[in-house]
Amino acid sequence: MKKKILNILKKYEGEYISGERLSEELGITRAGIWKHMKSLKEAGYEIESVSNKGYKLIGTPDKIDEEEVSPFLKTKYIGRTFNHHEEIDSTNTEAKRECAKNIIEGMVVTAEAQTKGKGRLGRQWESPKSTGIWMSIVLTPEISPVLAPKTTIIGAAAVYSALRDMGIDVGIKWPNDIVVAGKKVCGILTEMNAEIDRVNYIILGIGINVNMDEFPEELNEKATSLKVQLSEEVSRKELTAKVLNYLEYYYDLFKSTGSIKEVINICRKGSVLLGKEVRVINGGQETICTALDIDEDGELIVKYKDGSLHKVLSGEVSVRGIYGYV
Ligand code: BTX
Repeated sequence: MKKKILNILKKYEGEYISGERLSEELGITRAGIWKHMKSLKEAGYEIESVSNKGYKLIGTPDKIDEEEVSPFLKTKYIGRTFNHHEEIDSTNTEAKRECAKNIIEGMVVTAEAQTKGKGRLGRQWESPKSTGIWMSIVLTPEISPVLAPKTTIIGAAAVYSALRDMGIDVGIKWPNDIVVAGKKVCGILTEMNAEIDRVNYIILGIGINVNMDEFPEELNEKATSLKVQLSEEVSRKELTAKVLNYLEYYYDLFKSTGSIKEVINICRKGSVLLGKEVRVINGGQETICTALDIDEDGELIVKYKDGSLHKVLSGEVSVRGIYGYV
């Protein structure tokens, strides 16, 4: 019912609509309407109520829930099943719990805050309330598990393209970070449930620092937010939809052609690593080498000091090319 009231208020945004009319249209008492208005106000909607005139919607909150994100969505299936939380341990973990019940391709889990946001390799991801985009998308490509890292690259290209559209000078740090001014503004964590030869589902977890003013001391050197960079707030709901729109486009291309050529071209163009000296860390061992290219499977091609070429697979190594090293 709350959703129905909101839809009517949005349809008449800026105009008054009487309690009587709402009550007739929705078939509930005026007291019932009043109660729903109260809970909408508590959820951050600015609603003016004037006796003899009725209710007027003045402002909507920048929430990343279905009501606020869906008006900006152009997708067919990504984000069409939406699961939003004020606070959750981790949207990836919640998506996994949902998949244990029912796997829905394109389901999106979002949260205003995460209490146990996850980075890769058991690391933590800072996810303070209502300042970032903390979301996970369920994908069910019919591919072998070895190809799953391609979805991370697709996610990175989607975030990169959405931010570029907004005129932000971002780069991609292969394979899973988006950086602005040499600092991390977004991280991607891809998790998978698979059998030996087929993927059951992939959870693409995307964290974007949008409107934070500051970071914990230990992250100051390597993390930034869009607000810090642009000196103005960015609409989280619009950015969420933009990322999902691009994601569906690139992911559909991958599903229909089996190739991520277009995505690779974007990653090459946006890469902050190519041509630079990087440190590849694999199982505790560090190798200094030069990042040369990203091949058509999304693997990083590096040249060792002895001139030999090697492929680096996402997931098994981490590459430090920035954040104080290069
Ligand atoms: P990562 O392992 O590449 O990066 C984690 C590291 O980044 C941390 O160890 C810390 O140094 C730094 N860090 C922590 N929080 C932040 C932050 N907010 N901004 C910048 N740097 C930070 C990257 O892992 C993958 C992160 C994915 C996060 C999303 S949020 C939605 C989804 N749910 C979930 O639990 N994780 C994903």
